[in-house]
Amino acid sequence: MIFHVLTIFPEFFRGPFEHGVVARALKSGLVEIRIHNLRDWTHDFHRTVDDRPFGGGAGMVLKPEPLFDAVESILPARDPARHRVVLLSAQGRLFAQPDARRLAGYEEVLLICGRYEGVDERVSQHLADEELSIGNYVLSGGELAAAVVVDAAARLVPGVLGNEESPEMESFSSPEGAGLPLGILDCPHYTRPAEFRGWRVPDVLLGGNHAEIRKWRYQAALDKTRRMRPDLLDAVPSSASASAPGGSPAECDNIEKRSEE
Ligand code: 9D3
Repeated sequence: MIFHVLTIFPEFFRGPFEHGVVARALKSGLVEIRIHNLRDWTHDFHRTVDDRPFGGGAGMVLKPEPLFDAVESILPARDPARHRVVLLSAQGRLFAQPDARRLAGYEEVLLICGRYEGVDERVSQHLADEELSIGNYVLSGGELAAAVVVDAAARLVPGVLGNEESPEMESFSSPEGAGLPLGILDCPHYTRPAEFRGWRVPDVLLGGNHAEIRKWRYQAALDKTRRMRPDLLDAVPSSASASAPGGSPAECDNIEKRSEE
C-alpha cells in the first residue's frame, strides 16, 4: 500500500516513520510512503502556496491551484475504489480506529496537510474525498495529523503485524470491527521487579493461575476504562456496559494476548 503525503514541510517526515512497526512495514515493502513538496507544483519565482483570505481577516490560506495540480499529478487516474484523498484539517470529522482500518484497505491514500489559517474550501468540496481531524485541539498544521493517520493505518495493512500482534484484539477494536461500542481499554501491564520503590505488582500476576489472571485482567481493564474513559462504556447501547461488555471474562482472553511492538 502507498501513502502519499502532500506538504509544504517535507523535512518534517524524516523522523516519524523510522521507528517500530511502520519502519518494519516500509522495509518489508508492504507499505510505501512518498512525501511530496507542494511547492513543486507552483510556477512563480517565490513558489507561492498561500494567499490572503477573501473577505479579510488574519492569516493566510492555502491556494487551490498547487493542491489540485499536485493531487492530479500524483494520482493521474483516480479510481475511487482504489484511491482515497484525505484533507487533514481542524474542521474535519474526528479520526478514529474504524477510519484507520478503512484507509488501510485502499491501494493508495493521499494525505493533504493543511497549514496557515486554513485551506481554500474548494479543496474540501471538489478535490478531497474526505476531511479528517485527529482531535479537539489546535495544531499548527496537518503534518503531525498525517503522521498519526499513516501510523494508525499502516500497521493494519495485511501482513504488517505478525500473528502475535493481530489487530483484531486491540483496545478500540470491537469484535464487530465497529471501533467503539464493545471496546474497552487494555488491562494494566507490569514487568520486573515485582516490587519497585515499595509498589508491589498484584499477587495474582506472580502466580501461575491463568484462569485467575484472566479474570483479574478483565476486571482491571474494566476498572481502568471506568476511570479513564467512561465514554467508551456509555457508548454501549444497553446491557453490555452494566457488568461485562463483550460478555464474560472467558470471551475476553484477547486481554492476555497482547505483545510488545
Ligand atoms: C482561528 C481559528 N484557527 C485556529 C487558531 C483555526 C485553525 C486553523 C488552522 C486551527 C488549526 C489549524 C491548523 N490545524 C490543522 O491543519 C489540523 C488539525 C488541528 O488543528 N487539530 C486536529 N487535527 C488537525 S488535522 C489538521
